Amino acid sequence: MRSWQPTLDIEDFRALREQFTDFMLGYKFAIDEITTKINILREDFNNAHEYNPIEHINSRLKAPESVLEKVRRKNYAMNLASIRENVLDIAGVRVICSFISDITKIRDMLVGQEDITLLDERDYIGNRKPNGYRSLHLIVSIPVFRSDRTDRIPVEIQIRTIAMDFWASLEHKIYYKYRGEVPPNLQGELAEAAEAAAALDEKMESLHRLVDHRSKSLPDPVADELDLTALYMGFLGKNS
Ligand code: 0O2
Repeated sequence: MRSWQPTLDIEDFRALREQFTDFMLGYKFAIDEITTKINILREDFNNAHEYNPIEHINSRLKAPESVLEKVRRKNYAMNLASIRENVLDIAGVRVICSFISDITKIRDMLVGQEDITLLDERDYIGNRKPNGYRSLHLIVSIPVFRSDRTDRIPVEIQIRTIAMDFWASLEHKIYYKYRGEVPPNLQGELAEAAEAAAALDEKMESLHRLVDHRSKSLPDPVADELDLTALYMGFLGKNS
C-alpha cells in the first residue's frame, strides 16, 4: 500500500495552485487590455462625434472553481493546455450600449484593431435565443505581454443594449432561482418582456436617427500640416 506523505502532497498542491493562479492572471490582464481598449474607443468616439455609444462596461474573471467545474462538466482534459483551448469565457467583458446601431459600431472598431483576432462570433440579436435572449457575443484573442513571455489570451465580449441587458439580468436571476426549471407561465412572461424590450430598442433607434450626430468637421488641409502659431499665440494671450 502507498504510504501517505503529507509534506510532499501539500508542496505539490501548493505548486499546482501557484501555477493555476499564474495561468488565471493572464486572463485578468487580458480583461485589463480589452477594458482599456474599450475605454479609449469610448473617449475617442465621444471626442470625434460628440456622442457616446457606450453606456457602461462590466467585466468578470471566472472563478477558478467554476473553470474547473466547466472542464469536468464538458469532459475536457483536466490540464492547462486543454483549458486554454476549450474554455474561452474565463475572461468576460460586457459592453452596454444605448442603441442597437452602436453594437455594430463597437464590434467593428474592436475587431478592426490589428492586435485583436476574432475567434468566434454569435449574433443572438439577428438570431435571438428561443427564450428571448439577445446579445452579440464575440470571442477574441489578444496578446498579453508578461514579464517573461507573450501569451495570446481569449476574451468573451458580450455587446448589448440597456434593454437587452435589463432583460438578461432578470432572466438570469429567475433561471437561477428555479435552478433552470422556469415554470411555463414565467417563460411566457419572459418571452413577452423580451418582445417589449426589442420593440423599445427599435423605437429608441428610430428616435436616435432623428438626432443629428454629425462628426466634427476635420480641418482641411491635412491636420498634420496645420500652422499652430495662432493657437500658440492664443495660449500666450497675444492673439487679440
Ligand atoms: P456568466 O456568469 O454570465 O458567465 P458555454 O459557456 O460554452 O456553456 P455557450 O452556449 O457556448 O455556453 O455560450 P453562449 O450561448 O455564447 O453564452 C454564454 C454566456 O452568454 C452565458 O454565460 C451568459 O452570460 C450569456 N447567456 C447566454 N444565453 C443566455 C440566456 O439565455 N440568458 C441569459 N441571461 N444569459 C445568457 P454563463 O456562463 O451562463 O454565465
